[in-house]
Amino acid sequence: MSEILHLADTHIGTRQYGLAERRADFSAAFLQAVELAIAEQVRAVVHAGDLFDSRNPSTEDLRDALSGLLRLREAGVPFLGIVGNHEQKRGVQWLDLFAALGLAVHLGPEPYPLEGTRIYGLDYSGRRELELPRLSGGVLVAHQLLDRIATVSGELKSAQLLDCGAELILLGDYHEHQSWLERGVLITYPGSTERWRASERSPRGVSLIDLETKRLTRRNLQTRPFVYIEADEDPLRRLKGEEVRGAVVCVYRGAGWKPEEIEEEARSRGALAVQFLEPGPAAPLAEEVELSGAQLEFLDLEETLAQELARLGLSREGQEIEAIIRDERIPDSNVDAEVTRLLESWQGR
Ligand SMILES: [Mn+2]
Repeated sequence: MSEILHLADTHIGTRQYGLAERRADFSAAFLQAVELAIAEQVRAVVHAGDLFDSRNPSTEDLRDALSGLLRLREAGVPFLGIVGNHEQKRGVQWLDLFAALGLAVHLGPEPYPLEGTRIYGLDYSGRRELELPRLSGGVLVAHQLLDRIATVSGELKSAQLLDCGAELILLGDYHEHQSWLERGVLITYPGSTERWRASERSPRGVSLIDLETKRLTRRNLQTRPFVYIEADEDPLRRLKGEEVRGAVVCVYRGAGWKPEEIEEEARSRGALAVQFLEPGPAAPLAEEVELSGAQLEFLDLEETLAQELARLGLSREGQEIEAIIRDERIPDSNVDAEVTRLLESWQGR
């Protein structure tokens, strides 16, 4: 058996709902995955990006990541990673720092040999054309949203990824577990390890993958309970009949109910947080595979925005900067750097 543990989108440092407890939850999920890897005696942990939620993690976040990496090193399990869009810095990456400390390997175009299998990595790139190594077999690790997953993102990269010649493609970025065979190649997302959005309802987990047989086994993580109350349910009745101590209670907006009463009831029963959600599918980038009515509305919105922007008569440069600011995939904390990079690229124009 030459199994690896594939995870991604741990988003350490996510202070969800402004709560210290939620920040700790994201670290705990990462550390749980680390312990699982050690217990399963995997040959390596492969992290497909977004280890951190931001390119400026706090000292607490760094401490938590380092404690997991130190545990793996103690246990003799290599940590192989790439950089995701959330944590990407200009120049030297956090992962490079961990690599310099001997705690991680930053996968790239040079193969990392793991028991006869070559493992390659590609950091997140927002470019349409990916700079892929030419492979004959081996594993490619990348942080990309494929067209198959999000048809409205304008990203059409699965063909490019498949053309590179890898026999197994381990991805990050999409927060739901997905696995499929395309042209005989196994392509898979492990999903996030904690609920980064309340709409990530399915159990969080990691994948164990046998590099020889390509057999994939899921392992769920114990994460903070989320209690979902549907729009057609009576929220107060649900709350009275259910244990919600320490849970995040998510209530889909329904007819004729009062948020204040629901919140008070949930809090009095010890809920950690109460969230009110709009029913219907979430933003397509994070969730939806197929086009639904709501997504078509989203497309119309984008179209309307584009028309309005055209009317403003922005210069080409202005349009490009505007696109960066509006790009959901670029976290707010990275907008400055992206715009700077763009400005620098214009200096030669
Ligand atoms: Mn992510």
